[in-house]
Amino acid sequence: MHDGATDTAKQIDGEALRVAMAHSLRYAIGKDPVTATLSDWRLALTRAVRDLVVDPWFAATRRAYAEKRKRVYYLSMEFLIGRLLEDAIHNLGLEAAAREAVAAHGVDYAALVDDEPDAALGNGGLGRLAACFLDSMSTVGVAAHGYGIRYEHGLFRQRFDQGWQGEEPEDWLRQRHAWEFERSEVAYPIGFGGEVSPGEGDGALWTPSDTVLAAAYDTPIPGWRGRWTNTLRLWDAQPVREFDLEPFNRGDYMAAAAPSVFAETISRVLYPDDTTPQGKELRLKQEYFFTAASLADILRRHRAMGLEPRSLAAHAAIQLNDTHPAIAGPELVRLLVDDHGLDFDEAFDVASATLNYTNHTLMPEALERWSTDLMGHALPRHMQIIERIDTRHARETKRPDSVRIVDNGEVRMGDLAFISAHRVNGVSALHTDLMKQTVFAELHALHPEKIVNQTNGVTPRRWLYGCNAGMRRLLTETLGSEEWAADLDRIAALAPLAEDAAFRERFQAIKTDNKRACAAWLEREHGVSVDPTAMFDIQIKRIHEYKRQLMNALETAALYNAIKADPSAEFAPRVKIFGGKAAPGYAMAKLIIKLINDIAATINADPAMKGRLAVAYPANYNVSMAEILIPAADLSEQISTAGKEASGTGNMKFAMNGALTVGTLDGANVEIRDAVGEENIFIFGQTAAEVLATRANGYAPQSFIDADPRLAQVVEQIEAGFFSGGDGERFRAVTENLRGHDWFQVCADFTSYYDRQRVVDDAWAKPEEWTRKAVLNAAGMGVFSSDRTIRGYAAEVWGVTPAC
Ligand code: 6GP
Repeated sequence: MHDGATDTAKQIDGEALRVAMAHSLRYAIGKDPVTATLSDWRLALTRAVRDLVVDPWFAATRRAYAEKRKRVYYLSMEFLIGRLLEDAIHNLGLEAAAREAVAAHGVDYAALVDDEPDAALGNGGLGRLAACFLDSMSTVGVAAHGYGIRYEHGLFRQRFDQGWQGEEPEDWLRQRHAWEFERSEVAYPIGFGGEVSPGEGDGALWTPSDTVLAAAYDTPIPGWRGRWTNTLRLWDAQPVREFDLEPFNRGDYMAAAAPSVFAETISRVLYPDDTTPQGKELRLKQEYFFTAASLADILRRHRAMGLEPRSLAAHAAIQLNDTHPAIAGPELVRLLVDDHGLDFDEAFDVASATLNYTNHTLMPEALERWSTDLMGHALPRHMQIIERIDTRHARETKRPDSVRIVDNGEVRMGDLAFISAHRVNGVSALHTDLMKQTVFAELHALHPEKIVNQTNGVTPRRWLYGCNAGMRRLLTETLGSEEWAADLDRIAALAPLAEDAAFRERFQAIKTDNKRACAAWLEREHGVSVDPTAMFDIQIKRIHEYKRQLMNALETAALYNAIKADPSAEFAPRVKIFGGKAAPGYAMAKLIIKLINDIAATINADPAMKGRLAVAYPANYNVSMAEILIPAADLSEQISTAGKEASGTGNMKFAMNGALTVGTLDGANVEIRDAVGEENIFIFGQTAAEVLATRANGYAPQSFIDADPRLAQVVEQIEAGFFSGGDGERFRAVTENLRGHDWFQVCADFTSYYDRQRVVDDAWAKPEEWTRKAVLNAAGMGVFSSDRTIRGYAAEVWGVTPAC
């Protein structure tokens, strides 16, 4: 491991950076300091920092070529990056210089950093994982490219209208995106629809009916201390022709603009609503668009190195982030057969030696299926190749009737991805086991070597070093250098200090500071005032029934009732904080948001709750909000129905920042328990096997409601409109579901959850003991660095040796 000696990042002091900023402001942004706005200054600093990234970036690229490094290509529909400026400053060790430079220009550093819009090119865990992986691939020195879509509008902005979620388009590209380099010379035509006629041998001639251009934009991703830098290449969809002159000259301006409207729609928005046929088709086109452009680029680079297409697998490993880029299998075969003259079997062997597939969920509705009609219409040549891959697989495995990619008029993308891949991985030990036993049981039996586990991780640069300055200082002082940020195993040295009262006091003081800052932010930005000495109990993630925010809300209401019933009873004072967005078309999730907001309003308006219980639900949760909430958390809620959360990554971020977890034995919670010790985590509820057994035995949620008067009271209150101004109808869909189906077994786990929360209360009452556990949680988190995860992929999936 390094200790700083070989860093390639150019060292620059505050004065030099001040001068560089002034220069960028004038010559890159074209602004006079006299009229420069905060955003202008931010862009100026961004340009100045970007300039410092360029040399290490070129150095890494040159080294990758010189050492003939095998390259990794990470194809992902989502990169939930958040802000880039501070991350780059931290990685390059420029913070002191940047602060000094910004101050010298009379600008507030925190305000400047805060001015950057989040790059929200993702929905949740899958997209954020991709962003952590970019950071880690650059830090450990895996020569890699991320490939995705340069959405004009990222994840929608959430607002609350009387507690109901409303959505507004996000517009991060309204301002200049100062990190990227436009590569107008790199553009590939991407076809859709049209006709296929037979060609030579296995080849065919595809004549698409529509074509758009995929144009490249590159963002350099510097790793720790600039030792390695990779590229994130995002594709923008552009028309082949800007507009049609003939209708324009006739005065029909709408018709003249039609080609650009069609093209630009493709990269317009992240995750179009796919409940309509048009939405489905757009989504499929987005998937094909970026996958095809990326593969064309990968093959071009491979050819440019003088290499034959058949040797691709020796020089490139392509990772498919979920099934969204699964069309890569047939597309690579198409390129190799139709453009490069390989025969089908040879081409498929190359493709399936190069591609790998990560599964991120077992939820059946998330495993993509496309109707053969849509696929045949939008991608006729691919439909032929998919049929052929299917037939070949059935023949080779001698199982013509078991697993079929094309089944019942649908193309099953999970099976296609599995069959086209060299390795298939799950994202936690439990999830990988369940993959073997459930969705991929048959395929696993046929290909027992394919499935491997790579438990997720998170980058300690953003999620500890960057977001928690107090902890950063304490760790650096305790561990002797800042290198823990690139070698998180070093954090294990905190464990013995859990027994040291003076250390605990410092650790706790940092948490208190973070909570104060968070409380001030909640007050300022969201108008909620909370007591920073109370326990901050936080659940932040997408709103989904399986994640059971509903169970948390019910427990909150039950706690409220308990305090009302016996004001002298001892409960830990709590601030319950929720954050998260619901998919715009997911009615039940949106209703749960409203319920949380109604319960919050009731509790916060009750003077008897002062200093005892408060609920905050700040709108528009995103990466930057997570960076405020996570360092301030005392308790991390990870309460999904066991067997449903593939891994979770928020769970790791919280524990790294010294929060204790209340959670089920689901996803990576299992491994977190193993890492921190059973006595330092609050596990409750049914195991994955018990959840299945409960269902198999004819689950009747009503019997659980009858058995727990605390739950019964809350359900009745909701039905009576107690939290909603007497409106007993509002949450009918919620309560009917709870009493009738309750697929995610909220009622079955409620009692165990409520009781466990009271054990949490008891632990809170012993602050020394609590902090001891918090220190041990942080100390156990080395293994959850995404650097560890990337080293695992490098060794077990990609076959590459990291450079750093
Ligand atoms: C998520 C999983 O739900 C989460 O458990 C996991 O930590 C994360 O992926 C990263 O692996 N899945 C998604 O976000 C998703 O869209 C299709 O899956």
